[in-house]
Amino acid sequence: MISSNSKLPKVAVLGLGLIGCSWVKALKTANCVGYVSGFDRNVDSMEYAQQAELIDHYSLNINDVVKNADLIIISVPILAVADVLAQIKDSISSSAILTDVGSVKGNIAKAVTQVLGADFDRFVLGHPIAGSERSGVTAADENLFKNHKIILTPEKRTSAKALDLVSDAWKITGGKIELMTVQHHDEILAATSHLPHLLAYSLVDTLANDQENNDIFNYAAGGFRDFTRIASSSPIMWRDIFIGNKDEVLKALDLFTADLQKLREIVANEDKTQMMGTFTRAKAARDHFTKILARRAYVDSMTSQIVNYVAKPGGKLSGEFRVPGDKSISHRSIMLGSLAEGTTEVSGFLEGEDSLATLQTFRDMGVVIEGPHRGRVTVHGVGLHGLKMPPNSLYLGNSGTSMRLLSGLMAAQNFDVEMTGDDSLNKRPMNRVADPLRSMGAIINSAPNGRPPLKITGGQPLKGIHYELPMASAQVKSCLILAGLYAEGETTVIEPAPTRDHTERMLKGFGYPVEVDGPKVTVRPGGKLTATEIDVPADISSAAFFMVAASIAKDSDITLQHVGINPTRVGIINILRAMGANIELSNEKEVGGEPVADIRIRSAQLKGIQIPEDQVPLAIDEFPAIFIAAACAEGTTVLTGAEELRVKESDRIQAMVDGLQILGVDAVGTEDGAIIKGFGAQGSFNGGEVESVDDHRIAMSFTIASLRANAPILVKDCANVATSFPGFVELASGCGINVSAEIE
Ligand code: SPQ
Repeated sequence: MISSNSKLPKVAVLGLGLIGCSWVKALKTANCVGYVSGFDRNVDSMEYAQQAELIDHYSLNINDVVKNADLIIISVPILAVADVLAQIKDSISSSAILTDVGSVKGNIAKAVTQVLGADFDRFVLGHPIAGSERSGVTAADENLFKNHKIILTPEKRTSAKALDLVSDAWKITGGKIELMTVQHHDEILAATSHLPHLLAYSLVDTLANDQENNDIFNYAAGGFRDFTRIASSSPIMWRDIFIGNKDEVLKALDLFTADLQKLREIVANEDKTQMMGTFTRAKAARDHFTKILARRAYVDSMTSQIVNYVAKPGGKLSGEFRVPGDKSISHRSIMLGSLAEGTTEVSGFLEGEDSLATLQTFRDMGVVIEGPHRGRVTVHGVGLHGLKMPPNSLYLGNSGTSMRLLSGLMAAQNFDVEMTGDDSLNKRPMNRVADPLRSMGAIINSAPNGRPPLKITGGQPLKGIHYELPMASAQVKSCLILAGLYAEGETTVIEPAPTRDHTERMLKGFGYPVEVDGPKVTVRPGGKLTATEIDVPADISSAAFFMVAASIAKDSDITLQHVGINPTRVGIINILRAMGANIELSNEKEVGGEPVADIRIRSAQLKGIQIPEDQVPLAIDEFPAIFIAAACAEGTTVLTGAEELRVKESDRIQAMVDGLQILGVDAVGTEDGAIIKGFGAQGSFNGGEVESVDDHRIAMSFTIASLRANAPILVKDCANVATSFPGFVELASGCGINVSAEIE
């Protein structure tokens, strides 16, 4: 490691511009270099650099400068690199390591081969992604690279020692090293940096040549300024870059020209839908743009920060409010809206990461989707056969529902698709959908043990099946129903116990015939979906946290508005009532085929119960919250028949039992459930630190436990709450829970 105790003895910097000088200034400031010599074609620059103590020595002879240097930094214009190498070739010491800072890597790699030979292993190609409005030696800034990406593109021939030394020298500047191939670098930079510069030069030049140019420049507003700022960059530097990266720039330019031509036609035809398609896709991409540069757009959760919840003891709940939209219904509104003919208007859409992942995948498959804006989404359906092959693999974040339902739909398309997710989703079992789909004729490959990513081969004719679900799962049922819309003959799914039936209800709402006969659901191909309006009710799974919270916190009285009370989702109400909760429903009505109601909850002393197994699928996502209720109850609560909880976003039995034990509760996990001894009216949770284990429902459950705790509870790593409940902390603290989010 380079440090002040183990300095680089001698560094030579060739080309005393902003980048080279800022780098050596950072090395000097950190006291990590013994001696710096510099060379530039401009003598004034060399004199200035020496006076400013950026370099210790300069010479008009470039060979004097590189002699005995341990690290030679070449920061000359990229087309000059070959000449510089040819000049210094014989003066480079046998152990010297060389590097460059140019914006194009392919042509530098060629120059190294030409001048130093194909086996030369001591040249590390580099490119710091940093710059400044100012240029030249006078602008040198030791902080220029702090927290900026430094791309290094080692080749096969590059020695590990050389790569380590250059990486270490960059780390001293505070830059973040990223490694990629030369080819990948040049492709990415052509698209994200070189093409925009070319367009800015071109637009300004076109407008400047326009006869009306005075007016144009006089009245040019922010848009013009934002778009064309980079046209005042150095013409020489950019000339060299366009020549150096010609092939990749031309590829990017051809792609852009073709798309621009299409956009021209769209504007000429006043095609509003296509315009919205282009603009909404572009807006979504721009909103993620820093991640796109790192090829991680839509791949990271929206916040990459570590967020912990600090929940202080005590508090009571009051007020009337609405929790965000139902996640399951939001997913399905995008899926079925996309497959419909016509325009579907959705209101109350959940703007959480899971449902947004579904929305993004349909955009990726060519569906024009406007919004979401305050829960309103407009989906311009493409019909059952209108989806297009996505440009990349579909990234589904944390969302099991997206991956499982989409599996059925994708198996029936005529294009190949790969679906992947975050670490949690990539551990969840997918054979439950892949196996029956395979028996319908689908070709699906997965990682070992049926885990994602799933690769689905397009163009496979599907045959209807008669399938008895081995587990109660709405996701598997819905997956097969969606595949059944495309399969030859009849597809019948039989469930062992009722599970949420939003897919069946919504299909009917879109005018697609679905036959439901007790546990049997049957669909046939050949129908069509007709666009409709969808009012997404508030999510009972999100309401559950407040139902438990108001029950366990003394003197609480809240009303949750417009909550979905689909009979396949009301296990939480039935179970809490059986435990003695005070819950009243009012204002019951049906919206778009889904029953809703306002739910009033007042504090009550709960008692432990044996949870009826028939309620388990109806409350499957609510058990983390129910475990908190059970801990506060008088007596023991026993849960059985809930082994499915072990394969959710986390093993929810283990996660809850571990956390409850940390908080002093007598709880044990069993294979298919748990036994929780409640502490009753006089007891309380201890304070402590619990893990969310990257599961939104675990995070929110331990937060509400604080209402009955005797000391603060710290819930670790809660950014995942954004998957299903954006705004949870604000809503919870607004109604009386003492919780705040703290960024680590
Ligand atoms: O989408 P995901 O990650 O699977 O979400 C969960 C949740 O807690 O939010 C499960 F972990 O909800 C599932 C639910 O458990 C949503 C769902 C649906 O929309 O069809 C069905 C249930 O899953 P399953 O496996 O029982 O079909």
